[in-house]
Amino acid sequence: MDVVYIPMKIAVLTIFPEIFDGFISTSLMGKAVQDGLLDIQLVDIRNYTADKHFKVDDVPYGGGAGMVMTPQPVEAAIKAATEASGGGYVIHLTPQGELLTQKTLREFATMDKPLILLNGRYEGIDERIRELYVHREISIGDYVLNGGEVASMVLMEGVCRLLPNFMGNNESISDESHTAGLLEYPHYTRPAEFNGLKVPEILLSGHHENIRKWRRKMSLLRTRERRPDLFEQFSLTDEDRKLLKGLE
Ligand code: 6GU
Repeated sequence: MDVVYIPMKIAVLTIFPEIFDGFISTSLMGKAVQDGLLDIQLVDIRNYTADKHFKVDDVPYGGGAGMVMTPQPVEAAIKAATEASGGGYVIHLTPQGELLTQKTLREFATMDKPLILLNGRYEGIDERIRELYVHREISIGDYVLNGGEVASMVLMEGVCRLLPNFMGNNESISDESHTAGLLEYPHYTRPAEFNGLKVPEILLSGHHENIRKWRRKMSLLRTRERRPDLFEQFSLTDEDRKLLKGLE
């Protein structure tokens, strides 16, 4: 029997829908769409412009460099997407937004409304769109991109892999809650020796408990070394403290 899922709905509002073609049809994203876990609608904002030359931008009031996305087609696209999916939670991708974290992704993945991802280009979108329609503003980091599209892909991929029926999730989720907030331990596959570098002996031992402890210790050490900010936030277990002291 084929199982039928209720898909998570995402509408992507952009003037460059073709950027998403390969992304939503390839690998695990493609499979999630094929399997009906995700319903992604690409909405070309330009299709909603009332301008006879199909313009979607204009010069900024007050002068200055660059262009601003004009509110009319953006509003029309938001309304069309909202009506098509019966409501929606509008997320504007902008370097001025709150930083995207795993916690935010979990919130979006469990949202009971369709997500509407609004992607700006040029210098940005007219501020009145934010005031009237945007529920949330999200940035993916402290650097500047040419538009929100790549950030939208980051958000969608992050949400997709949290969906309950995404490739045998269920098992991996309890493991995740245990390690959330730590960096991963190092991974190895065959051959056992590569360019003179050997796989750590313990991984070849078949001793599952020792392997578990070694991996946990590597995760802790890596996090402390590379991301002291994360390590400080992490609640160590009694075993973690022993592993770090070299007592286990
Ligand atoms: Cl969401 N948009 C743009 N244009 N640049 C960014 C970003 C978003 N997040 C980080 N840089």
